[in-house]
Amino acid sequence: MGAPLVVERQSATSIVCSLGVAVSGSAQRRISDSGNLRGNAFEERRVSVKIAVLGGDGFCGWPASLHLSDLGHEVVIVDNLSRRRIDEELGADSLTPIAPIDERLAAWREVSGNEIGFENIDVAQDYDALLALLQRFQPDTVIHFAEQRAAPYSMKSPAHKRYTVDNNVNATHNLLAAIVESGQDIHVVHLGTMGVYGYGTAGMKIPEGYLDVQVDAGEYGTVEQQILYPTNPGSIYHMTKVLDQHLFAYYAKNDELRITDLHQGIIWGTNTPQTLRDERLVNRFDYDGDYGTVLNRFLMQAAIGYPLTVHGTGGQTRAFIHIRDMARCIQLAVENPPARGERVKIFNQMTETHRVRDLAELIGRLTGAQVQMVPNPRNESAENELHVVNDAFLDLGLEPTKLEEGLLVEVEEVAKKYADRADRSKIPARSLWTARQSEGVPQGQK
Ligand code: NAD
Ligand code: USQ
Repeated sequence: MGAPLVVERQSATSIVCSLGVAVSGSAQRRISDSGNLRGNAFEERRVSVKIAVLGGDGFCGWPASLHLSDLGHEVVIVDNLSRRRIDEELGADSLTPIAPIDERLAAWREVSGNEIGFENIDVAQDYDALLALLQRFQPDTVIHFAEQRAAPYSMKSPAHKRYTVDNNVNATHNLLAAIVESGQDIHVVHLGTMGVYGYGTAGMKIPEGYLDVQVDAGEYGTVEQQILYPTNPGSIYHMTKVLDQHLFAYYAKNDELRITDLHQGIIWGTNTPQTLRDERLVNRFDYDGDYGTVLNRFLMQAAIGYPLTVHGTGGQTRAFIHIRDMARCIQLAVENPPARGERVKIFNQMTETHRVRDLAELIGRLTGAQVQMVPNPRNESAENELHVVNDAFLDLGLEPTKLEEGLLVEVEEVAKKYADRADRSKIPARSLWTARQSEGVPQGQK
């Protein structure tokens, strides 16, 4: 094998590679596993960068942190563990028994030999600690997962609405302001949502963030512009991601921050190659009515013999992505930052769309589970079509993990393994969007 390529750590856009030149710390490590990607520049250059993962203890942040650490990047997780406290508030644990963060990190050190750092910081409240971390760690990239991410939780009460807005908008703004104050050239990769667009398509494919428009300017003729795709959020949570979008546009324009905003669909699956390496690395599996997302909920419900809770007619069409592809997309986003002064780079991070009732029927067929139409606790369109452009990640080499029986069964098996930890009373979605809605409780269940 030839001499490993190493890198002098500068800004992520101006990384200098050279053969055999020794540099400090983890920058010398070689990227060992590029997942399912076709060749890309980072892989060939074997570049290692410093990455702070805000929200790295969560459902997406944990497997993404392990994936990036496995690639040889130097990772520090920043998390205030608020999600674990919300488990206590709701009395609804992850179906999988997640280890405390220090055990998780020790297990990763044991199985991989890689160190992941941890900082307990409330990104929304403790600006000074966040700034100090940026100054001390000097990350090339900050990945921002640290938000309250459940739409039903955000709609439970005025207090939950206010918490979600305060937490999410402040977390994002603190990060952007701290980067400017630090004077560093840090690439921000933010986890946004497909839900900023709403789920109607106006008879077209939803583009990646920006829409070409022609405005009839009367005597001045037709004016052509590119604007952010008009937003239509369906919950207070989704609304916070719309507000984030405007913060990003402003800071990219005013301060030339380099920002990538990933408009992600609904994640399904639970394990990644890294979380499978030790029981103590197991990822969260949310199944309760607030945090459980539709496909994982259906698979868990099938595993424990609970009727599949289709809200309303189940005509809602949504975008999906498997958790392993999530981690690969994060890698691709880290490796392909926008240039300084460029507008926010927006990717639609999804691989396929499905109608809710089709998913329920498919899982019912596969497992013999009963499907039940329950009242829809949400104020949302009963039926919608959804067509989405996702060329950016495909062009960068993502090979999508499509919904297929084997993978569905794999998730159901995980749910079966931990079925004795399930609390059936936590399954129905009870958070109502308005007083007109009713709880999504199947007949015969409480
Ligand atoms: P999660 O709740 O499991 O993880 C979020 C993590 O952020 C938690 O560990 C939490 O403790 C931490 N956090 C929250 N507020 C914080 C704060 N103020 N300071 C420090 N840490 C804080 O959520 P997830 O499913 O991993 O989602 C991560 C991101 O991805 C979210 O922003 C979400 O909007 C987005 N996303 C998730 C999905 C999905 O299906 N799970 C889909 C699309 C987009
Ligand atoms: N649904 C059911 N039955 C259930 C649960 C949900 O029919 O038991 C329906 C909902 O009514 C909704 C659809 O399934 O129409 C999706 O609900 P979800 O809870 O799976 O997803 P959502 O609330 O949109 O939120 C999730 C994540 C969020 C992310 C979003 C991506 O929690 O963080 O932003 O997916 S997206 O949907 O593309 O906007």
